[in-house]
Amino acid sequence: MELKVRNMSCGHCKATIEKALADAGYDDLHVDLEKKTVSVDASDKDAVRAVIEAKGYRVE
Ligand SMILES: [Cu+2]
Repeated sequence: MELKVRNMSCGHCKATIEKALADAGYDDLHVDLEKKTVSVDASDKDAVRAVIEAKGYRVE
């Protein structure tokens, strides 16, 4: 699935989200800073959203 993360703006944001998702067990993921999207191989969107929002980012 692909999620839009509105307030992700720099390499630090990218690294923070990548690490948070990896720590939560999602290892097949891709963060695109220009498009502000997070692609992750998962089926539970709410679970992924919770991980990202816990770091202070807003998932649309
Ligand atoms: Cu940043």
